[in-house]
Parts: sequence; C-alpha cells; structure tokens
Amino acid sequence: MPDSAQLVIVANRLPVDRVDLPDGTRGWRRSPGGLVTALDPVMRANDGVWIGWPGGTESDLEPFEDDGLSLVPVSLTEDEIEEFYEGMSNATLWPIYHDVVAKPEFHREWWDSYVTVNRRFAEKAVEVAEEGATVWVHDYQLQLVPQMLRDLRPDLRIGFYLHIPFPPAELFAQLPWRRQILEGLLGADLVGFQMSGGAQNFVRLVRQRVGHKTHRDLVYLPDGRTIRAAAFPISIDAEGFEELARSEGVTKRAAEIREALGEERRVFLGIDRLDYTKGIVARLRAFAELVEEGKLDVDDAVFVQVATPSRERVEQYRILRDEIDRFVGRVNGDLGRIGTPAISYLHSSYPREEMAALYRAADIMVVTPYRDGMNLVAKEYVACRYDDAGALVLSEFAGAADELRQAWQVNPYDINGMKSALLEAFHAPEKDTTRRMRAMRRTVLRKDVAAWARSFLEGLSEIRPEHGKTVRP
Ligand code: GDG
Repeated sequence: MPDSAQLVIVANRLPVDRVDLPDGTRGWRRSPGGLVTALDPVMRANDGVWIGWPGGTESDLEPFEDDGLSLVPVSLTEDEIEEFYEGMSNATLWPIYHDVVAKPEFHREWWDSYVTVNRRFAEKAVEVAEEGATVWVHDYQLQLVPQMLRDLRPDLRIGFYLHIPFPPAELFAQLPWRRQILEGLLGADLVGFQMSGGAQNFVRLVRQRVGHKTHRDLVYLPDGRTIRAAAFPISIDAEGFEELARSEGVTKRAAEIREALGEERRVFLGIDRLDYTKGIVARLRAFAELVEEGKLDVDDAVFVQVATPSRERVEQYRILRDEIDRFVGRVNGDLGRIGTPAISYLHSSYPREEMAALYRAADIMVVTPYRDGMNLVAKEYVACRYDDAGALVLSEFAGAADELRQAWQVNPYDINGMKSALLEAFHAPEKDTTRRMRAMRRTVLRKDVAAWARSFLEGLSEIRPEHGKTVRP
C-alpha cells in the first residue's frame, strides 16, 4: 500500500463489498461495476488510490489492497447513512437532478451531514495525494469535495465527473443550497458531464447565480483560474461483454432461459435498478395493454422484468416496489394462463454471467427511463448481440439515445407511443433489426469505457499543463 499517490479516485462507494469468508473472518469481494473496470488500468499505471465508503457502519477500517488496487475506506455512522446518503443524496439531489420525477425533500440537517461527510472524503484524499497529484472526484454525493480539496491543497489537479444529468436552471434553483453546490464544483479544473446539455446548464447557472464570466465551455474566476465544463459520455467494457456473451456457459444459460420461458414465445426484457426514474411501470403497462387488446398473445410473447433491489430504506423506493408488486400481480391475474404469466418479474440481483445470458435470450430490450444520465444497460445489450439480432426500444430521455440513434426511440410519458414502438419492434423484419443493430454495435464497440477515462484525464491535464503532474493514460 503506497503512502502517497499520483492519482486519487474519490467516489461514494469503494469497488468492493464486505463479505463473510468461509473461515469465519470478514473479507472483501470486488463488486463488478463499470467504473472500476474503466479505472483499473489507469489506477495500476499510476499507483492510484481509491477512496470510498465500503457500505455499512464499521468504523475502524484501515487502508488495504485488493487484487493490486489500493483502497482507502471512509466510514459513515448510522445517522450519516440516513442523512447524507439516503437523505440529501438520494431523496434531495437524486430527484432534483432527474427532472423532479419524484418530489424532492429538503431538510437542513441532511445538508449539514452532507457537508460533514464531504469534508471527511476531502481530508482523506489530501492525506494520500502526492504533491501535484491528480484527484478525480465522482458523482452527486460529493459535489463539495472539489472546493474543499482546493482550499486544503492548491497544488492538486482536480477533476469532477457527474454520472447523472445536471438539471436545467429552473429545477436546480429549487435547492436551498444551490450556491454552495455550484461553488463546490467550481473547485475543480474540469467538470465532466454525460451530455453537453448538462455542461451548458452548469455554465449558465454559474453565470446567473455566482456571477462569474463564462464563454462557451469555460468559466473565468476572479483569481485568474479557468474551469472547463464539458461532456464525456460514459460507456462500457464492450469487448469484455461480448466475450462473456460468446462464452459457453452464457450460451448454454441463454438457451435454458429460452426453454423455461417457452421456445415459441418472443422475449421482451427490462433490467433496471428498482428506481422511479427508470419508467418500469409505464413500460409494463404498455405491454399489458397490448396483451389485453389482443395485439400480443401470452402464447407468443412474455415480458421479463428484472428489478435489482436499490436504496430500500428510502420511502419513495418502498412505495415504488409496492406499486410494481401490485401491478405485476394484477396483470398476471388478469391476463396470464397456467404456466404462462404475461410478465415474469424478478426482484433480485444477479451475477454478470446471468445478465449476459438474459441479454442473449431477449428479442426486444426495453429501456424506458423518464430521465437517465446515460443508461449502461442499453449499451450492454448491444455489446452482447454479436449475432446482430435483437431490437432495442429506448427512451429519448436516456443519455444513450444520443448515440444509439437506430433504436426504436420512445417518449416514456406517451403510453400509446410506447405501445406502437413495442409492436413495431416485435414485428420488424429481420433485415431491419439487423441493419439497426449493426449500426449500434459499431457505435458501442468504437468507444469503450477505457477511452472515456483516458479522454477525461487527458482533458484534465490540458487545462493547466504547467500545474501539477500528468497522469499516464
Ligand atoms: C448511473 C446513472 C449512468 C444492474 N443490475 C445488476 C447489474 N446491474 C448493472 C448493469 C449496469 C449497471 O448496473 C446499471 O447502470 P445504468 O447506467 O443502467 O444505471 P444506474 O445504476 O442508474 O447508473 C446512469 C451510470 O451511472 C454510469 O455513469 O449510465 O445514467 O444513473 O452496468 O449491468 N449487474 C449485475 N447484477 C445485477 O443484478 N452484475
């Protein structure tokens, strides 16, 4: 474990989960996220350190190594989990940043906890960052960290990346702490967003609310510093997914899934964290109405919906879970037949192999968020379709819609529009689906997540080349 590092990643979660080992001790298991796959090579090339919360409330955890990655745990108390994580992060910022799809709550004690926890992350980062190091801060839970870092350590090169949308000024303005958040982000040299729209919203807000001069993607601070705000659309390890999809195990499992669902039936698939931004009920409603109207028959079609448990202690998420349970129960009660339910609903999380097998088994992938920073599920589906088969129905409000132009794009608020798209994708001739899938595959395979990480870090090193050391790509 190095004492100091040239590259420091700061994210809410560490890329590992706490597990009980067979010998009775507690250990760690790598949680397979896109972010760690992307950052693994740059972390290794630069002896990087990753700072994050390991989940839970253990407080005496020391820095450790996991499979060659240096990890530094930041602990949270039970109250902080409630106020900083479930409260301010997931019941205030998350809904505001997603078009106010759910009503955000504002509580001053949540904000206080957000400040405290952000400071703890910043202090940990400066402990391990070498002189002139690059610190890359991730996501909406840690928006105050960039300025805190700058105050403590002006020698650092600081990048920030937001994985979720950055809202229009009219929505952001509701936040009682809007100015503090903008100032927090302005501590960075480069602020990265999924879409150029997010970057533009940010620059406009900085001009309006903080009063700094701006020009295009640049913000000029009174002290002479320049900050850049730009889009870096995230992607996936496309080759890795394709390889997994081609493996014998996944191929066999995909065939089993098809058999279990009924070989004759075509498979619609949704995979999401159970989140109200993902539009799960609306898409199931569209499908159910098609069955009810006789436009689809349960002998010919089934909808498999996987909803991965998420933020289960946040009230809005409990309400949504009940709503889905009720809805699926009613649809299957009304429209299913013995052994052939209309919707096959799974509230569970699965290993990556099972995800790939589901992608391989699905004829029509349905991704219909009301708002989504990018949506990696859509890209993963495309990466797994090495046979150029399969159709993608995709919300125009997912960042991915910008790149996956050949999907059947839908407005998730328009149930009739979604019904038409589902039917069109269902009946599309092979020639059409192949042409679309080929084009989408070219896009997804051309720019993977490693390229995303490189381009962000390159962008960061170009801002003030004379200031700080350069990270090896
Ligand atoms: C945020 C932004 C942005 C899901 N269930 C299981 C599982 N997953 C994996 C998927 C995919 C990832 O989780 C979900 O990523 P998404 O992009 O779809 O959505 P969010 O979780 O909301 O992610 C989003 C992303 O950050 C990256 O910047 O694209 O817009 O909201 O990779 O495969 N993986 C496994 N088992 C599961 O049950 N193994």
